[in-house]
Amino acid sequence: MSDQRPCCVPAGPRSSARAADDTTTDLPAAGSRGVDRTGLAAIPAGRTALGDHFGDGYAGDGEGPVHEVEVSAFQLGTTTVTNRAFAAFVDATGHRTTAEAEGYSAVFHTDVAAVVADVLGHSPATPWWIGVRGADWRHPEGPRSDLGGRDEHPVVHVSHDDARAFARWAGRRLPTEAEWEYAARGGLSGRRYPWGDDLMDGDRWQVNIFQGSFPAANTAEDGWTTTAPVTAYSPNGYGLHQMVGNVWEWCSDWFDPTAYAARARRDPRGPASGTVRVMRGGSFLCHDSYCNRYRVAARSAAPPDSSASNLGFRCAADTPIDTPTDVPVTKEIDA
Ligand SMILES: [Ca+2]
Repeated sequence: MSDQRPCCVPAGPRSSARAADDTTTDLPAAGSRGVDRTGLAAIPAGRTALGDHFGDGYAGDGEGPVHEVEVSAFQLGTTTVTNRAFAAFVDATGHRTTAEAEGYSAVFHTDVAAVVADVLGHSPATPWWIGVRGADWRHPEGPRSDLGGRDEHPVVHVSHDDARAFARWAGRRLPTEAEWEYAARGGLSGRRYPWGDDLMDGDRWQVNIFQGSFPAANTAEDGWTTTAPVTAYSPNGYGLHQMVGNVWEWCSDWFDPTAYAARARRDPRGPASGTVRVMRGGSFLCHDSYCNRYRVAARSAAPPDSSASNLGFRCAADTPIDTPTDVPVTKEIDA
């Protein structure tokens, strides 16, 4: 396999890549109204082997080496953040997303719903990504699309900055990359997917990805051409839906393809600085012929102001102090 294979979201920064900047948007935190823990699954403390056990990954993605990590108990959204939840956030705060401020976002070429004048061009490295004026979270395919019937679909066209602003408002945070993979594995050890090693359950799809001939023709054999409702597929062993497929999910870490070699053994948090943020899980545009990043070990990254029609997030939260955490789940390490 080639060392690099960009495809997941448009290559390159929206405007200018910013240096390390960990400030958060100045929005009200949950504060005295308490932390809303609805929709959060308890992820038990434990240790497991993270990384690519199969040699599936592209070398440039840095999925190896397989390494053992201990993760403290935490909580993670059972689903990605929905359009309904994001609308509540916007209603409460007036938050304006990066895509709205910039006036455009990236839409997959066959999905564009816009007049020709609003089609701004494509990304040189990934020509299936079209810059569309007026594409944003309320208009996932462009100005001629809307959220009708999609309240329970994942919000998309949200930058890392938008995701962090939502999380702060909700009294939550983004998961670390290690938390994300640990949770995605759902208590299984050394498997390829959140449910095991087989992509299909007989003739039944277990994930929303791309079937057909990428990037020209999506046959949508799994039932979905673009996003699916956040609970459209069965959850993993921790009660988490669609940790792979559907939409990419922002994590809190800066991305470094060499990060695993120097990773802390316990609760790693990623490099101290960087220019691109980790995203995990793949999306409805992943296809085995080009980008097999719909695996629990797969990694990718994008500048924090990036947005696209296949990029969303889910929130994490620290386990409340009064919740027992002294029941570690120790797993067998297969690697
Ligand atoms: Ca699909």
